[in-house]
Amino acid sequence: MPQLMQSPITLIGGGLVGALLAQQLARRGFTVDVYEKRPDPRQAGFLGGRSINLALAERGLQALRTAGLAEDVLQRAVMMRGRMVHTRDGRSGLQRYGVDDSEVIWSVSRGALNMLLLDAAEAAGVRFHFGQSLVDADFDARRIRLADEQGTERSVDAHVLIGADGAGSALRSAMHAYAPLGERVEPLGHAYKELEIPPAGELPIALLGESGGHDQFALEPHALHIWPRGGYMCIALPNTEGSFTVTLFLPGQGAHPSFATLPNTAAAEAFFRDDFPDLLPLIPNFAEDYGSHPVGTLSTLYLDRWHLDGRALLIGDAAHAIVPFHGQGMNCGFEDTVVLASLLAEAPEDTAGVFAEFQRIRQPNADAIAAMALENYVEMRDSVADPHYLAKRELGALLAERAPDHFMARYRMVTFTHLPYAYAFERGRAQDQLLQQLLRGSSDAHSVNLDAAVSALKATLPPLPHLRHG
Ligand code: FAD
Ligand code: 8RB
Repeated sequence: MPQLMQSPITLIGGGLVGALLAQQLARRGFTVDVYEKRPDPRQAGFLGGRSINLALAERGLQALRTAGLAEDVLQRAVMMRGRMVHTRDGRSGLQRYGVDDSEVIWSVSRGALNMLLLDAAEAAGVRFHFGQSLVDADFDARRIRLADEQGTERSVDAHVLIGADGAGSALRSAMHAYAPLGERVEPLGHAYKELEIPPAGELPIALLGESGGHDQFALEPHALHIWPRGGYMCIALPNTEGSFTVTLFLPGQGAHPSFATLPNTAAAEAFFRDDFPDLLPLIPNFAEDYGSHPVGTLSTLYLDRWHLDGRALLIGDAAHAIVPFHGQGMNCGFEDTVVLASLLAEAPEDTAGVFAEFQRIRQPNADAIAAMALENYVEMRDSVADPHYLAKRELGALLAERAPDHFMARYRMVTFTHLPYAYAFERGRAQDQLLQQLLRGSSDAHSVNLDAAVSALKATLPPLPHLRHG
């Protein structure tokens, strides 16, 4: 075993990606120290905060399988079979994400997932240092400066640094100050706010019409709910306790409606009464939620360089923060950890080579999911509005059924396979062009001759690579 020769690894950030990476490295014999700004969430006093959930898809799940943690996580997850679209007229319908219940996504609690990952990493031998925030790094002396919660600073040795400290990464700032990283931040211009639908038992029973059938949940529990409204939308993901976390996405500035034109809870409530009349009654603490929860901004982060030779590397959101609309930020970061842990295990002494190779492999994929996440906002918020889009979707489904080796919806490639994101992006573009040509402006998928379409598909595009477990 090569353990004794390996440099110890210093990880900044014990969030989702940091904790999972730490566990995998420790299992492979590396000595790992993690410095995390926040206090240990497993200590009493943390519970009782707002429940924030995330959608876990196949890529993230596969990384958890590699780490031996998938079963534990799924036990506390709520299955989401598709998107439940709630139109303005108050109707709703489920659009399945995949072909059957093997193609579903999972709603997991961020807090519970983070605690599970911390437990697993600690059990694998990782040393965590909570309440320790990176302030600065001296890459020549190979030392870092940390501040505790009182602001008291100290320095420690850090031979090899990995930054999993999120979108606002302090390690990234330190690296950039030492040698510019070519950082570009593209604000989306839209922002978000979280609201909560409590379990059905806490709502006046009269409000629960059709959906009152679910004893615990105010809405269908096994779906990701979307209220698309053109330029903006609300979504809701189920929590195990029967509540839902709702997120309103809206332009930050500009003409009504935007967060700027909804400065107070009265204005916001009137807006919801007009635009989300079926949703508002499910949020009994609307005024309190809206008034006290912050408005979050959304941007995409691009860097030219993710590493400083073999001394420091960025991973997860610290390297490639994206907008949320494909639900892939964590999934992509989890996929990163598997690639990095395996490269490091192969060449533990050549961190410069490993970090360069990691960026070479992952950056084109990070760029691709960044672009697809931006595109999925338009798709989600306009969801059912565009008949041409629906026709393309339907023709795609027909082709996927007739020629599954040649056609797979991009959403499914991203969400349910391990095909590289860059492949899904490219293949999706080619498939889309073909659908466009086949439909020639028609909004009726059934106007297309399917036999001819399948022939055209097979003549134009090579078969898909071996799927799902490739
Ligand atoms: P983070 O999870 O942000 O962790 C960074 C850690 O570093 C934190 O613990 C932080 O305290 C610590 N830290 C920060 N600064 C310092 C410092 N100076 N010193 C020491 N430690 C520091 N992704 C999905 O795949 N599906 C979803 O459905 C989804 N939903 C989301 C919902 C919300 C509300 C948000 C905000 C994001 C969502 N994402 C989702 C994205 C996902 O949360 C991120 O991509 C993922 O958390 C990235 O993990 P990370 O470890 O890189 O960063
Ligand atoms: N960050 C998600 C999808 C795709 C759903 C579909 C979309 C909230 C912040 Cl907006 C969103 C998806 O195309 O039908 N899968 O998973 C998660 C999403 O938002 C998460 C909960 C979120 N992310 C800041 C807020």
